[in-house]
This record gives sequence, structure tokens and C-alpha cells, in this order.
Amino acid sequence: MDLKQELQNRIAEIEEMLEQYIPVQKEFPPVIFEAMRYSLFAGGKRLRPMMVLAACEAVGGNKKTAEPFACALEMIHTYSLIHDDLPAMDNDDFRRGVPTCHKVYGENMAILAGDGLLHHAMETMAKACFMNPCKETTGAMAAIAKGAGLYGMLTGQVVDVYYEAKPMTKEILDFIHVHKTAAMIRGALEAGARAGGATEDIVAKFGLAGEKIGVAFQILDDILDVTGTMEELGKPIHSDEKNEKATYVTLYGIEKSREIAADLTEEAMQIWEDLGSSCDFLAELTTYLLKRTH
Ligand code: GRG
Repeated sequence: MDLKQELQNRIAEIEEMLEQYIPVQKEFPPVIFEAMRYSLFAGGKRLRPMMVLAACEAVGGNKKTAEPFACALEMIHTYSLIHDDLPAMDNDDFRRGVPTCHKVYGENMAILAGDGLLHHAMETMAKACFMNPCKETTGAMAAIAKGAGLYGMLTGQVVDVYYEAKPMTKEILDFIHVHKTAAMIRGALEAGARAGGATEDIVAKFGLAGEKIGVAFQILDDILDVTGTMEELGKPIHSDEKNEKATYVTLYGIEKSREIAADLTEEAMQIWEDLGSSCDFLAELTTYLLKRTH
């Protein structure tokens, strides 16, 4: 498989889908659509929607069922990035290679653009459930809402903010990584598997793989914040140090952090192998994420 080409094709497909859910708004008030679209279409690896669609296909489901959930998840992810960059949070000026939403549209409109994406994600998923009421759709919506909410990303962010400039333990850092980052990746894979009609035990395997991939992903994010460049990442480096955030790198150093991320990746790969060749793309994606430079 030419993974680079495959990723490009899948990204293009997801961007076409997203266009249908958040079109250019010509009627009043266009500014909110502009601000939402500015951040949504600024680039991004589209990993989470890619995982929703790939998981659905891997369990033999119809990709069409998963589409609204894939798009909704990318809307929620983008909202979290807009809010994470705000002056009250990480106060960052660049994201996805362009000035952050609040730098272009102002802080008030950036807050509203984030809210708009979150609400539109919920509306998109609820409509999909209404049009096709079944446990596949409602289960997918529940998995995504859980990944983003009080038992997922939101709470991870709360603990992350609370522990800024405070002594950090391994347990708290793991809580932050599992919730802030891994819960959305777990949610993506579980939602895809649910949309595809997988049984509970298979959904659980996708979820577990998602958690391992998600924590490894955040460890890499911590490493790249130190070793990467702004050009590669599309966002400022040394953001964690600026915000006095403890990370895997500050707790374990770069080499040990890489080892932990590699071990988690290996554990996820074992799950894909057990699930069989229908998970080949997810396995390739998992390996790629460990080697990523952005
Ligand atoms: C409610 C005010 C308020 C804020 C919520 C929840 C939240 C803000 C922020 C946490 C989200 C966050 C920044 C998690 C970190 C996960 C992470 C490494 C994101 C970057 O993901 P990539 O690399 O980004 O997939 P692209 O741009 O490629 O999509």
C-alpha cells in the first residue's frame, strides 16, 4: 500500500464530506460560518474521521452510515483546537499552519465558532439518528459524545489546566493523556465499529486499541513540541514549556518516552493482528503515527 497516497485520497474524501455539512453561508450572519470554516478547512490530518470510516469498513459495515459521525467528530476536534488556542487556555497564535481563529476573528467570535462546531456536530449526529434510528447510529453518537465530554476530552482538559505549574505525578499525567487525547481516538474507533454493526466484544477491542494509539499519539505530541519545528507542525513549538505543563518528556525524557509510545503502538498492533486483515489499513495508520513528524 502506498500509504502517503492512500492518506491523501482519504483526506480529500473527508474534506468533500465536510463541505456538505458546513457549506459556505451566504445568508445572515455569514461571519460564524466563515470562522468555523476557517479553522475546519485549515488543513489537519483528519485522523479521527479517517478512523471512524476505516473502523466501520473493517467490521464490514456500510461507510455511508458512518459519514455523519466521522464529520461530527472532526467538527468537535476542531472546536477543541480553537478553544485550546484561546488566550485563556494555551494562548497560541498558529494552528494548522495559519493564524489561530481568535487571531483572525477575535476572541469572542472564536469562542462562538468553537461552540458553533460543537452544536453543529450534535445536530449532525442527532439528524443521522433520526433519519436512521437503530442501535448502529445511536451507539456511534453515544461513543463520540462520551469521548468528547465529561468522561473524555473535556475532563482531560480540566485536569490539564488545573495542574499547570503544579507538581505532576505519572498517574495524573496518564489521566490527562487518556482523557484529553485518547478518549477522542477511542471514540472514533468505537463509533466506527458501532456504525458498522460490530458486536460488543469487537467494539471493546477497537476501543482498547484506540486508547493505546491515543496515549502514544499524545506522547509523540509531547516529543514533537520539543524536537519539531513550527514549519513541520503548523503550530508553535515549546508550547508546553511556555504554559508550564509537565509532559512525558519532562517526566521521562525523550528516549524513554519514545520507548513507551513504541510499546503502546505494539500493543495496538497486536489487537489489529488478532482482528485480521480487514484491519490492515488501521494497522498501517497506527505504525505511521509513531513515526510522524507533524
Ligand atoms: C471548553 C473552553 C473549552 C475548551 C476545551 C477540550 C479542549 C478545549 C481542548 C483539548 C483538546 C486538545 C488540544 C487535545 C490535544 C490533542 C491533540 C494532540 C490535538 C492535535 O491533534 P492533531 O495532531 O491535529 O490530530 P490536526 O490539526 O492534524 O487535526
